[in-house]
Amino acid sequence: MRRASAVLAVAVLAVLGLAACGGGDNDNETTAASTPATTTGAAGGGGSTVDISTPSGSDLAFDQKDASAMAGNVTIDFDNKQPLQHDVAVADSSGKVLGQTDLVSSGTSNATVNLTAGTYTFYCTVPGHREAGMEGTLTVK
Ligand SMILES: [Cu+2]
Repeated sequence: MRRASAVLAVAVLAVLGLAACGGGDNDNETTAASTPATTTGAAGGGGSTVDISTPSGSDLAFDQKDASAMAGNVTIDFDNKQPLQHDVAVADSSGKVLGQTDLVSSGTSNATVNLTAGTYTFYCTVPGHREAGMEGTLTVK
């Protein structure tokens, strides 16, 4: 079992390393590496990942209107295909922002947020973008 965990940890780090290439943000790797794999059991120790992307072109929208994740560490993997800067913020039902990715244009960025079960909102924080439709619902179970 120890060997399997080590292999898994290496695989998770490799994936995070690839994902981090665009953003150059090392904070997320540190967080993931220090998360004990044993506490989350069946989840595999890496928490869950939510993919959020923008359509190519210039529509102020995300490809996803709804997303879901498991309670625990939730990594938002954001792929902005547009030359316009966007980000993804996650807020609770009171509107409090719990975490957000870096602003990126034509690139990727990610952020890890620890979430309990409930309904959250994700949106772009660039002024006017949320109002134009860059928002969705994140359901955590
Ligand atoms: Cu935006």
